[in-house]
Amino acid sequence: MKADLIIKNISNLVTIGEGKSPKRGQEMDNIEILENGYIIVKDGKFLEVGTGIIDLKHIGIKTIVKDGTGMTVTPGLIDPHTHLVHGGSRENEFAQKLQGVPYMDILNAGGGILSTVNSTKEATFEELYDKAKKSLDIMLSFGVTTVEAKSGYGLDLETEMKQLEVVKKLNEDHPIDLVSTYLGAHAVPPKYKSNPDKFVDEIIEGLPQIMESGLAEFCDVFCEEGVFSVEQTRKILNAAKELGFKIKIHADEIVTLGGAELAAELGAFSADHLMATSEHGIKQMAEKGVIADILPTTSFNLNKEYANARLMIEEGVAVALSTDYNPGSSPTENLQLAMQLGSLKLKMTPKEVISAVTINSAFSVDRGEEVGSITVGKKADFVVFDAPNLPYIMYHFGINHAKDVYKNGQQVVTEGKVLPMTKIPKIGSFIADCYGESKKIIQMNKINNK
Ligand code: IZC
Ligand code: ZN
Repeated sequence: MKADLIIKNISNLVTIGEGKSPKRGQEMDNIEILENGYIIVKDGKFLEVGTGIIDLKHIGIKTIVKDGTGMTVTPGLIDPHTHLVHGGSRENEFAQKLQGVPYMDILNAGGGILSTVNSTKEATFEELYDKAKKSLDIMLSFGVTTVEAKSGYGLDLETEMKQLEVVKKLNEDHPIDLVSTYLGAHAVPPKYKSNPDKFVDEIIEGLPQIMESGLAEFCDVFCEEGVFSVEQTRKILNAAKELGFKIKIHADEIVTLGGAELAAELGAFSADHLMATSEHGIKQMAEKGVIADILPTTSFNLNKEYANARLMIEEGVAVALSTDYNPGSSPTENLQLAMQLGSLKLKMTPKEVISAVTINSAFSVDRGEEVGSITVGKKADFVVFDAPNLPYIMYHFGINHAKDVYKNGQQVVTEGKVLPMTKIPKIGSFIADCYGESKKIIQMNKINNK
């Protein structure tokens, strides 16, 4: 069979391995890296992966052959926790933050999340779409090919649905695959302050409408002291589970509340943040196979402690990493920075880090069957890093090492630049100016590739 694309002579080909399950604990440091490797792509999927010489039978006149000498290639990176779609920004709170005013105090004074709720309500669909698309382009340039995106800046059904509609449209238009999460319980609106349980009931009443709309696959709650209690979170997520939502929890970000234990109890796909999680919570997560999604750029930005990744790995937990991209506690789209902090601050080895942002993040958003490793049959999502080896990406920090990025076997980033894309009136298609050939039209129907 003639290949569409071949990358040969790859100095370090980080395949991860079979990629059939998340890597737990010590398995995270045990991944497959092939020297002098190659990748063969056909119809958007990996057809063959190996080392050494490529069989000539794969090369036809239309086969694109590229050389990976001196490069490190990894699976497309996956950012499993973002607040991608929102209006406005919060640099007006920056001075307060620098003076040491805590994140929760800013929220309690009507700023923080509530300030972004106002900006998101005011923004039109187009404004939200354009802003989020810009962020997706930045993410893509860093090698990110799958992103989870939450609502949570409406706190009313209409605005939450507007955010989720933007996610849906971007998933159709942009090369990055999006996984949508309903986070209606992100903060308590001021008018419910004296009776937050009434707001909890309202969220539960609205869940069937969200489910029927098909706009969200996951349901998440910000379980935190002063936001939603463990009991309120349990009530919302049990109702969501009954309707068929998959579950995530913002757990133990600031206070040790028992969010990790609740995630284990409910069978959540992931518990996220975990800066203040107890040893008991970590053990529960390990026992129930809940993925620990750690967000080190948030710790960095809030000047707070980092989650105890080493203990989690020791206890056998599968750890994922993400940016938490949001306008308050982590205004960055840079997943490579999260990876670098993963090594520098969480003391994760480069192999553990790459497991965290590929196979483990894939399973934390229920995409492990199709992405997260360079494995025959999976989507040909991969990154060519201009780095001689994997540790170099974590060591040389603060810059973008992604040279070329491929999504479903199509090149979408070249020399660190996102190829221009224009929507065309076919769902999931885009035009890319590829390989320097002007206005060559590549129609990629993402639906066909699913
Ligand atoms: O906008 O502050 N932690 N939610 C929970 C966030 C951070 C996002 C924000
Ligand atoms: Zn978050």
